[in-house]
Amino acid sequence: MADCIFCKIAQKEITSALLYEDNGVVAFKDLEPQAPVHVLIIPKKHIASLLVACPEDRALIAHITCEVIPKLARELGVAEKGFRVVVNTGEEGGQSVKHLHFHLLGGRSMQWPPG
Ligand code: DGP
Repeated sequence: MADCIFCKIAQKEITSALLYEDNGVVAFKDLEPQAPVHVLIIPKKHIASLLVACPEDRALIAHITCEVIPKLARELGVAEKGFRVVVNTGEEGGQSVKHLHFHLLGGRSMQWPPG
């Protein structure tokens, strides 16, 4: 999508050091880290949010959550102690970038409830 910053990162129109890439997914460090480990995992395909993900996106989302995130958590050293995965969705959900993304946060104790 033309004006989407995460599409530009996925398509390498904007340089961002990628921590992971495959045919459908890229992962990179968050620009404004909220924890010692803060990585964004995104589908290359433009999906505006979890709300509009469609049945054909299921396999991609399962791949991200069941394979890519656990792999990154292990590689980044947060799997054993624990980590948090966040998908902000919509205005009150705190979503600022309208391209589905999974925050992987770790390296410190997380609080509940979140802010
Ligand atoms: P959210 O609020 O859930 O939409 O999170 C968007 C996150 O994306 C926010 O933590 C900051 C990050 N971000 C925004 N623009 C860029 C960018 O150009 N590069 C990187 N690495 N992160 C970005």
